[in-house]
Amino acid sequence: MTQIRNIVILTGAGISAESGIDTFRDAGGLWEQHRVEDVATPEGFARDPELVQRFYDARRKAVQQVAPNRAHEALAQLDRAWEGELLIVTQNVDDLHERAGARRVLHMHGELLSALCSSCDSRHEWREPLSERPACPGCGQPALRPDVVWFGEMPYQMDRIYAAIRRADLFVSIGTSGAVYPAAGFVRDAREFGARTLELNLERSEGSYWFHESRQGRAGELVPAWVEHLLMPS
Ligand code: BJW
Repeated sequence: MTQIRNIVILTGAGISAESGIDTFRDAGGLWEQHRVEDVATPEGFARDPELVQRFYDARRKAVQQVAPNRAHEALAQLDRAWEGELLIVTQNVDDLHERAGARRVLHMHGELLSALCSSCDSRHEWREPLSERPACPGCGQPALRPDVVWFGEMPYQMDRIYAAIRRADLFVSIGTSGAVYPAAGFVRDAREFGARTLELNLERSEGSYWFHESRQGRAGELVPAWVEHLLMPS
């Protein structure tokens, strides 16, 4: 087998499920409780900003009350130990990878604990509700929105992600349904550039077919086992 040096790990809502954060598309998930078009599109925000701000205010509050789980901790351990290139590309807007101690993390769909000013484009760390329309610390306008990527918007740092995928020897996808692009297409990009591909998910996902290997189970069990094996001296 090819020597593994460069790793890209894509994570989704499933890795935070065991911390108590709702996923989107599972039974009882966020998209059963809210219409996507209402709360996760720029058009929905333009129609009813109050509704959207309250949706994200509740999630911002909730995320500050939960803790990283064994899967986040295992990836943080891998990040500390791995001497080759490693990038954790997360679709999640929570900060649980960082709180577990991971450093090489990229939030392609933004962050709940950040606010983006629609007026001056500045970003600010934010822990409080936005529905009260606070002034932007940069320009003073009451124009702050959640710093997240909605449908129809461009995910963050795509150039950096594709550059890492091009160099990857191993691409691992954890806890994501493979329903949302461009993230759902990364496995095919990685394969095209010669990476080995592995999926760790509760069930087979929409993209399972594309992976060399797909393992089913809870992230809190599968991820520590995979990391332990990877770090085992050969
Ligand atoms: C467990 C578990 C446990 C549970 N252990 N596992 C090509 C074809 C068709 C459409 C498009 C296309 N390209 C683009 C589009 C349009 C669109 C899109 O994808 N639409 C789809 C509906 C088809 N994409 C966009 O608009 C994106 N922008 C874009 O493409 O710009 C142009 C562009 C083109 C090319 C290159 C670059 C740019 C933007 C997408 C933005 C997505 N935003 C959201 C909301 C973010 C803010 C927020 O959090 O509210 O991101 S939607 C939501 O879905 C969120 C998530 O990050 C994302 C993915 O969800 P995820 O993480 O996979 O969660 P689930 O719930 O779906 O799955 C959880 C999985 O975990 C399940 O499989 C469970 O089994 C598993 N699980 N418990 C392990 N304990």
